[in-house]
Amino acid sequence: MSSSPAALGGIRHDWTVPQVEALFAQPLLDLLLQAQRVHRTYHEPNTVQMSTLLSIKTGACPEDCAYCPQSVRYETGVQAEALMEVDAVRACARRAKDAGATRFCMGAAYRSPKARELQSIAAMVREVRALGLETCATLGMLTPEQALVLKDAGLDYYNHNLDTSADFYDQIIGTRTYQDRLDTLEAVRAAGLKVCCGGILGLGESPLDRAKLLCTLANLAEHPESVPINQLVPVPGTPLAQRAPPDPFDFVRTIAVARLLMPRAHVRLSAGREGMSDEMQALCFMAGANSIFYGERLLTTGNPDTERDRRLFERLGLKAEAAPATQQTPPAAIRAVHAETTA
Ligand code: SAM
Ligand code: DTB
Ligand code: SF4
Repeated sequence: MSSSPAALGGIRHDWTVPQVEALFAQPLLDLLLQAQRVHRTYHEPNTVQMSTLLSIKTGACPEDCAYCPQSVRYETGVQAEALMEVDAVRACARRAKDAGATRFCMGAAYRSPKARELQSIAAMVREVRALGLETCATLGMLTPEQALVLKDAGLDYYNHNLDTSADFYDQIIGTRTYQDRLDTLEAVRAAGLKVCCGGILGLGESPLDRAKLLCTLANLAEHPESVPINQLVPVPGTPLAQRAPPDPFDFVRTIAVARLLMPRAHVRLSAGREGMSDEMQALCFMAGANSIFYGERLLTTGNPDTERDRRLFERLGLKAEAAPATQQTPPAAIRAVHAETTA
């Protein structure tokens, strides 16, 4: 079969679901070895990219995503907040940079942003980029024109997850379709933005759904540059509050298969780390995860504190990935605009 270990590590967009299932079905240690080999072909070993999240607009979201504490339909205790001011966002980004993050991801509880909101967010992107951070935003669905506005502001990445397989999707989200999500991803690509797209484990999906999700991601016209693999953070009040976590080894396998299918991507060990042991996280890094969310909060839920992560990195001999060279010194044009606006 073409997914035999010898054939692994190529950039392909023609995976079949049975091939992906066969990767999952291998003995765990064989899978880990393959994933680590492919990882080292494309990435610096022992190096992890650090992204910090900020919820720039919290709660009261009209969508019905069954996992989400920010949906207006569920009583989760999340207080709705208006879109943050640009200065406050800049201050948070500065703190994230000082703590060691290289990418700053701004999340908003929108179905899709309105024109005025998008202008404010474009201003945030310019400010955050001027600090020398990579920028990412996740604002819901985008039209091609909206994606271009963000690109023009200097946005590097747009996060929009497929979340699960097309087949299982309807059991989790009723207010936007899988095709809506694929359309947004296409708009983001067409604008020249980098794509951050992944999913969630622990929604009640089957092993087949996980294989299908990864197959869909790997067969996109271009692989996403970032692939976040989230473990459901079960939040009281949401329909999925009582879901049991996935078997940790199944989670690790999913990371490994994502690494094999999308060799160049940063595979992010994303939400859910607070509930994971250091040993499980170490296996995820062995499986090819090379990015984390770093900082005490995700959007509305917790994340390991920076001290625990520093200690984990020290124990595992991991180091933080440096910012890409283009980000270390912001382009002259951006520096000039920044100097003007902050003078
Ligand atoms: N509202 C925008 C959207 O849905 O596109 C952006 C923010 S939304 C919170 C971004 C992603 O966070 C979701 O697609 C989902 O994958 C993830 N997410 C939300 N709640 C989660 C939870 N309780 N556990 C794990 N991941 C979660
Ligand atoms: C992603 O895949 N995971 C992040 C980010 N992209 C936006 C969000 C996780 C949210 C977890 C629940 C919360 O904190 O509200
Ligand atoms: Fe809204 Fe995004 Fe949460 Fe869905 S995941 S309810 S779109 S904030």
